[in-house]
Amino acid sequence: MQKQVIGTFFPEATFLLSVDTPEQMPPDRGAEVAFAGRSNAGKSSALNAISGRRMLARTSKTPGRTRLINFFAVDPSRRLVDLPGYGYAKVPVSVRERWQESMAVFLGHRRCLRGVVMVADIRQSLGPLDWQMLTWCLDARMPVHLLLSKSDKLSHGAAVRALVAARRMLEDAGMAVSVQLFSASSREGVDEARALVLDWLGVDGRENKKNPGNKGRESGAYKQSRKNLRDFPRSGRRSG
Ligand SMILES: Nc1nc2c(ncn2[C@@H]2O[C@H](COP(=O)(O)OP(=O)(O)O)[C@@H](O)[C@H]2O)c(=O)[nH]1
Ligand SMILES: [Mg+2]
Repeated sequence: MQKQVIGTFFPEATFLLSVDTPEQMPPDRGAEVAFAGRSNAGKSSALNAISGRRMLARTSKTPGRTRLINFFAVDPSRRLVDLPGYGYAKVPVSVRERWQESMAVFLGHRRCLRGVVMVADIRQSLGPLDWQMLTWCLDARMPVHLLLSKSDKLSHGAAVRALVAARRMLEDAGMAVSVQLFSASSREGVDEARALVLDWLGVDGRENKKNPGNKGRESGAYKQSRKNLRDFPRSGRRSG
Protein backbone atom coordinates (compact mmCIF):
# COMPACT_ATOMS: atom_id res chain seq x y z
CA MET A 1 0.00 0.00 0.00
CA GLN A 2 2.68 2.45 1.14
CA LYS A 3 4.90 1.31 -1.71
CA GLN A 4 2.24 2.23 -4.28
CA VAL A 5 1.89 5.74 -2.91
CA ILE A 6 5.66 6.17 -3.08
CA GLY A 7 5.90 4.72 -6.53
CA THR A 8 3.59 7.31 -7.96
CA PHE A 9 4.95 10.16 -5.90
CA PHE A 10 8.68 10.82 -6.07
CA PRO A 11 9.22 9.85 -9.71
CA GLU A 12 7.79 13.27 -10.51
CA ALA A 13 10.61 14.95 -8.58
CA THR A 14 12.68 17.38 -10.61
CA PHE A 15 15.42 19.88 -9.96
CA LEU A 16 13.86 23.30 -9.41
CA LEU A 17 16.63 25.82 -8.69
CA SER A 18 19.83 26.58 -6.78
CA VAL A 19 20.03 29.71 -4.69
CA ASP A 20 22.87 31.54 -3.05
CA THR A 21 20.88 33.89 -0.82
CA PRO A 22 17.56 33.49 1.03
CA GLU A 23 15.94 36.20 -1.11
CA GLN A 24 16.21 33.94 -4.17
CA MET A 25 14.30 31.07 -2.59
CA PRO A 26 11.03 29.93 -4.17
CA PRO A 27 7.83 31.42 -2.70
CA ASP A 28 7.28 30.30 0.88
CA ARG A 29 4.23 28.17 0.13
CA GLY A 30 3.36 24.50 0.29
CA ALA A 31 5.59 22.07 2.19
CA GLU A 32 9.33 21.48 2.30
CA VAL A 33 11.68 18.98 3.92
CA ALA A 34 15.37 19.92 4.09
CA PHE A 35 18.49 17.75 4.22
CA ALA A 36 21.33 19.10 6.35
CA GLY A 37 24.71 17.83 7.42
CA ARG A 38 28.44 18.12 7.02
CA SER A 39 30.01 18.07 3.60
CA ASN A 40 30.39 14.51 2.44
CA ALA A 41 28.01 13.14 5.10
CA GLY A 42 25.84 11.65 2.38
CA LYS A 43 23.03 14.25 2.14
CA SER A 44 22.66 14.15 -1.63
CA SER A 45 22.87 10.36 -1.67
CA ALA A 46 20.19 10.19 1.03
CA LEU A 47 17.95 12.58 -0.88
CA ASN A 48 18.36 10.49 -4.01
CA ALA A 49 17.73 7.18 -2.20
CA ILE A 50 14.66 8.51 -0.42
CA SER A 51 13.21 10.04 -3.57
CA GLY A 52 14.02 6.91 -5.55
CA ARG A 53 15.74 9.10 -8.12
CA ARG A 54 19.38 8.16 -8.33
CA MET A 55 20.55 11.25 -10.17
CA LEU A 56 18.30 13.90 -8.66
CA ALA A 57 20.85 15.57 -6.39
CA ARG A 58 24.48 15.62 -7.41
CA THR A 59 26.70 13.48 -5.23
CA SER A 60 30.40 13.99 -4.98
CA LYS A 61 33.58 12.44 -3.72
CA THR A 62 35.04 15.92 -3.23
CA PRO A 63 33.83 17.47 0.02
CA GLY A 64 32.46 21.01 -0.01
CA ARG A 65 31.33 21.15 -3.60
CA THR A 66 27.69 22.02 -2.96
CA ARG A 67 27.64 25.57 -1.63
CA LEU A 68 24.17 26.45 -2.80
CA ILE A 69 20.74 25.64 -1.47
CA ASN A 70 19.24 23.27 -4.02
CA PHE A 71 15.48 22.95 -4.34
CA PHE A 72 13.77 19.93 -5.88
CA ALA A 73 10.09 20.01 -6.74
CA VAL A 74 8.28 16.86 -5.73
CA ASP A 75 5.00 18.23 -7.03
CA PRO A 76 3.73 21.78 -7.50
CA SER A 77 3.36 22.38 -3.77
CA ARG A 78 6.03 20.16 -2.20
CA ARG A 79 9.81 20.44 -2.27
CA LEU A 80 12.93 18.69 -1.02
CA VAL A 81 15.86 20.96 -0.16
CA ASP A 82 19.52 19.98 -0.26
CA LEU A 83 21.23 22.41 2.12
CA PRO A 84 24.88 23.37 1.67
CA GLY A 85 27.20 21.11 3.63
CA TYR A 86 29.19 22.52 6.51
CA GLY A 87 32.37 21.65 8.34
CA TYR A 88 34.62 21.79 5.32
CA ALA A 89 37.91 23.15 6.68
CA LYS A 90 39.01 25.10 3.60
CA VAL A 91 35.97 27.38 3.51
CA PRO A 92 36.91 31.04 4.08
CA VAL A 93 35.42 32.74 7.14
CA SER A 94 33.29 35.05 4.96
CA VAL A 95 31.67 32.05 3.25
CA ARG A 96 31.06 30.36 6.57
CA GLU A 97 29.44 33.50 7.94
CA ARG A 98 27.19 33.73 4.89
CA TRP A 99 26.24 30.10 5.40
CA GLN A 100 25.31 30.76 9.04
CA GLU A 101 23.18 33.70 7.97
CA SER A 102 21.36 31.72 5.25
CA MET A 103 20.75 28.81 7.59
CA ALA A 104 19.41 31.09 10.31
CA VAL A 105 17.00 32.70 7.83
CA PHE A 106 16.02 29.38 6.30
CA LEU A 107 15.43 27.51 9.56
CA GLY A 108 14.01 30.45 11.47
CA HIS A 109 11.69 31.99 8.90
CA ARG A 110 10.78 29.45 6.26
CA ARG A 111 7.16 28.79 7.10
CA CYS A 112 6.69 25.94 4.64
CA LEU A 113 9.58 23.98 6.19
CA ARG A 114 8.09 20.90 7.87
CA GLY A 115 11.18 19.13 9.10
CA VAL A 116 14.91 18.68 8.75
CA VAL A 117 16.60 15.40 7.94
CA MET A 118 20.07 15.64 9.45
CA VAL A 119 22.64 13.35 7.90
CA ALA A 120 25.74 12.33 9.82
CA ASP A 121 28.35 9.72 8.87
CA ILE A 122 27.91 6.87 11.34
CA ARG A 123 31.69 6.57 11.69
CA GLN A 124 32.12 10.11 13.01
CA SER A 125 30.74 11.60 16.19
CA LEU A 126 28.53 14.67 15.91
CA GLY A 127 30.69 17.78 15.53
CA PRO A 128 30.18 21.32 16.87
CA LEU A 129 28.43 22.42 13.68
CA ASP A 130 26.08 19.41 13.86
CA TRP A 131 25.15 20.44 17.39
CA GLN A 132 24.71 24.02 16.27
CA MET A 133 22.41 22.92 13.46
CA LEU A 134 20.42 20.74 15.85
CA THR A 135 20.11 23.62 18.30
CA TRP A 136 18.95 26.03 15.59
CA CYS A 137 16.34 23.55 14.39
CA LEU A 138 14.99 22.79 17.81
CA ASP A 139 15.00 26.46 18.85
CA ALA A 140 12.92 27.11 15.75
CA ARG A 141 10.59 24.28 16.87
CA MET A 142 11.53 22.36 13.76
CA PRO A 143 11.20 18.55 13.85
CA VAL A 144 14.53 16.83 13.24
CA HIS A 145 15.25 13.28 12.18
CA LEU A 146 18.86 12.10 12.20
CA LEU A 147 20.15 9.59 9.68
CA LEU A 148 23.32 7.81 10.76
CA SER A 149 24.52 7.41 7.21
CA LYS A 150 26.78 4.92 5.45
CA SER A 151 25.78 2.21 7.93
CA ASP A 152 27.10 -0.31 5.38
CA LYS A 153 30.61 0.79 6.40
CA LEU A 154 30.20 -0.84 9.83
CA SER A 155 29.28 -4.33 10.96
CA HIS A 156 25.67 -4.64 12.08
CA GLY A 157 26.72 -4.86 15.72
CA ALA A 158 28.89 -1.76 15.53
CA ALA A 159 26.16 0.15 13.69
CA VAL A 160 23.58 -0.69 16.37
CA ARG A 161 26.01 0.36 19.10
CA ALA A 162 26.54 3.68 17.32
CA LEU A 163 22.78 4.10 17.04
CA VAL A 164 22.23 3.46 20.74
CA ALA A 165 25.07 5.82 21.65
CA ALA A 166 23.71 8.62 19.43
CA ARG A 167 20.24 8.26 20.89
CA ARG A 168 21.57 8.35 24.41
CA MET A 169 23.65 11.44 23.66
CA LEU A 170 20.68 13.30 22.19
CA GLU A 171 18.43 12.26 25.05
CA ASP A 172 21.05 13.40 27.55
CA ALA A 173 21.21 16.74 25.72
CA GLY A 174 17.41 16.97 26.04
CA MET A 175 16.98 17.02 22.27
CA ALA A 176 13.79 15.58 20.77
CA VAL A 177 15.44 14.08 17.73
CA SER A 178 14.58 10.71 16.25
CA VAL A 179 17.51 8.65 14.95
CA GLN A 180 17.90 5.73 12.58
CA LEU A 181 20.49 3.76 10.68
CA PHE A 182 20.72 4.64 7.02
CA SER A 183 22.64 3.54 3.96
CA ALA A 184 22.09 4.75 0.43
CA SER A 185 24.28 1.83 -0.70
CA SER A 186 22.68 -1.10 1.12
CA ARG A 187 19.31 0.73 1.33
CA GLU A 188 19.10 0.06 5.06
CA GLY A 189 16.53 2.42 6.55
CA VAL A 190 15.50 3.99 3.25
CA ASP A 191 11.82 2.99 3.55
CA GLU A 192 11.66 4.20 7.13
CA ALA A 193 13.18 7.58 6.24
CA ARG A 194 10.97 7.92 3.18
CA ALA A 195 7.83 7.25 5.23
CA LEU A 196 8.75 10.08 7.58
CA VAL A 197 9.54 12.48 4.74
CA LEU A 198 6.22 11.68 3.07
CA ASP A 199 4.46 12.21 6.36
CA TRP A 200 6.15 15.58 6.88
CA LEU A 201 5.28 16.62 3.35
CA GLY A 202 1.67 15.76 4.12
CA VAL A 203 1.36 12.98 1.58
CA ASP A 204 0.12 10.30 3.95
CA GLY A 205 -1.96 12.06 6.57
CA ARG A 206 -5.60 12.29 5.64
CA GLU A 207 -6.05 15.83 6.86
CA ASN A 208 -2.78 17.04 5.34
CA LYS A 209 -3.57 15.67 1.93
CA LYS A 210 -6.37 18.11 1.39
CA ASN A 211 -4.26 21.15 2.06
CA PRO A 212 -0.51 20.71 2.40
CA GLY A 213 0.01 24.46 2.39
CA ASN A 214 -1.73 25.24 5.63
CA LYS A 215 0.09 23.14 8.16
CA GLY A 216 2.34 25.26 10.33
CA ARG A 217 5.35 24.10 12.30
CA GLU A 218 3.37 24.31 15.54
CA SER A 219 1.13 21.45 14.51
CA GLY A 220 1.41 17.69 14.12
CA ALA A 221 4.89 17.48 12.68
CA TYR A 222 6.67 18.46 15.87
CA LYS A 223 4.55 16.10 17.91
CA GLN A 224 5.35 13.39 15.39
CA SER A 225 9.05 13.96 15.92
CA ARG A 226 8.58 13.64 19.68
CA LYS A 227 6.54 10.50 19.17
CA ASN A 228 9.31 9.04 17.02
CA LEU A 229 11.77 9.79 19.78
CA ARG A 230 9.63 7.84 22.22
CA ASP A 231 9.02 5.00 19.83
CA PHE A 232 12.37 4.39 18.21
CA PRO A 233 14.87 4.14 21.09
CA ARG A 234 13.09 1.42 23.01
CA SER A 235 12.98 -1.05 20.17
CA GLY A 236 16.62 -0.43 19.20
CA ARG A 237 18.01 -0.64 22.69
CA ARG A 238 19.79 -3.92 22.81
CA SER A 239 23.41 -4.78 23.29
CA GLY A 240 25.72 -5.88 20.50
N1 LIG B 1 29.49 3.35 1.42
C1 LIG B 1 28.64 4.36 1.29
N2 LIG B 1 29.04 5.52 0.72
C2 LIG B 1 28.15 6.54 0.64
C3 LIG B 1 26.81 6.42 1.12
N3 LIG B 1 26.19 7.58 0.92
C4 LIG B 1 27.08 8.41 0.32
N4 LIG B 1 28.27 7.79 0.15
C5 LIG B 1 29.48 8.37 -0.47
O1 LIG B 1 29.93 9.47 0.28
C6 LIG B 1 30.37 10.53 -0.58
C7 LIG B 1 29.59 11.79 -0.31
O2 LIG B 1 28.23 11.59 -0.62
P1 LIG B 1 27.26 12.81 -0.96
O3 LIG B 1 25.89 12.26 -1.01
O4 LIG B 1 27.75 13.57 -2.13
O5 LIG B 1 27.45 13.70 0.37
P2 LIG B 1 27.00 15.22 0.66
O6 LIG B 1 28.21 16.06 0.47
O7 LIG B 1 26.58 15.21 2.09
O8 LIG B 1 25.88 15.54 -0.26
C8 LIG B 1 30.20 10.02 -1.99
O9 LIG B 1 31.43 9.49 -2.44
C9 LIG B 1 29.15 8.93 -1.85
O10 LIG B 1 29.27 7.94 -2.84
C10 LIG B 1 26.42 5.15 1.71
O11 LIG B 1 25.30 4.92 2.14
N5 LIG B 1 27.37 4.17 1.76
MG1 LIG C 1 25.64 17.05 -1.61
